[in-house]
Amino acid sequence: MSFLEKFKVGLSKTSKNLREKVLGVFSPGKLSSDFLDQLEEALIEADIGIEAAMAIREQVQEESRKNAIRSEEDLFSVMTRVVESILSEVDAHLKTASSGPTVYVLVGVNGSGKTTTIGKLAKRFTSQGKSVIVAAADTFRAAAEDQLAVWAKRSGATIISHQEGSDPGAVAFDAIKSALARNVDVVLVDTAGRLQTKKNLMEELRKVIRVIKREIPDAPHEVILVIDGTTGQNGLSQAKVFMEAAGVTGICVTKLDGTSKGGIAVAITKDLGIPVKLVGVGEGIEDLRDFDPSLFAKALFER
Ligand SMILES: Nc1nc2c(ncn2[C@@H]2O[C@H](COP(=O)(O)OP(=O)(O)OP(=O)(O)O)[C@@H](O)[C@H]2O)c(=O)[nH]1
Ligand SMILES: [Mg+2]
Repeated sequence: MSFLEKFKVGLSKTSKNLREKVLGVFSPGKLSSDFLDQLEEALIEADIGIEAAMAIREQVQEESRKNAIRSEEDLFSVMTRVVESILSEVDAHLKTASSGPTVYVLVGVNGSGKTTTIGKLAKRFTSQGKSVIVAAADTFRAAAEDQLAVWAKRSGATIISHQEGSDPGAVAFDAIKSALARNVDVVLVDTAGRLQTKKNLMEELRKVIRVIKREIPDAPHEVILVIDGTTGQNGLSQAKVFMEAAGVTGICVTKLDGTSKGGIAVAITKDLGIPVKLVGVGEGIEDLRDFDPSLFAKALFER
């Protein structure tokens, strides 16, 4: 299956559910407040978040007053437009360095897909002819480095790692120094998803970022929070915590191929103003793409 097919199949369950719930109570013309309540509820169930659900409700109500919702398709096209405009309010493009190495730090709770996403990103950049260093700054988990080494090999990136239990800041430092010395184009920093305590983890992330900034003042160019799309609204509270500690600049939503409802992408953008920049739709090296607001909005509501 191509990326697009996986992406659409992933979101098709959500759109099917939404359609069934909404169309079961829809009758064209002036829409009742009962209908609007049910619409809002169905949207919240799709993980879209309360604010976005309210925004959609208001727009649908407004269009209905103008008698502009005469068919099911009118209804869904209004909803698609609102979601697309929410997602387009923020810049979804990955930033790159104007000169010197581009540095991305990937953060997120354990199992969200950080290491896998680094592998996919490394492959993307090496395929573009760029040199890539991956930094194994998850020194907490024994197998973390091995896992990253496999991705480095697959993608043709160079791995920088220290012993298990060593200082993640020192790994990041080495990676940056090495990138500067060898004119490497991209540095991707893998971080731990779990430490003894959440406080430790956040302090460690702050330190990693501080170390990078000291060597390259405008780096990291992106701090990407990786969120497992199947975690639903929990993703929103994760995002808040990481935003405070690590200054997240963009989100990667993974596992959109699975049982994810996908709506979390809208909730995070609307509630926190952080753009979704990447989406993952599988475990393979090619299963990552830049986020496309228009495609996403359509897939969420498409038949
Ligand atoms: N289906 C699917 N699986 C994914 C995707 N991204 C990652 N995974 C899987 O999710 C699991 C966890 O991925 P990792 O990359 O190890 O996650 P991590 O955030 O590095 O986890 P920790 O290192 O434990 O913090 C692995 O089995 C991956 O293959 C995705 O987009 N779709
Ligand atoms: Mg990992």
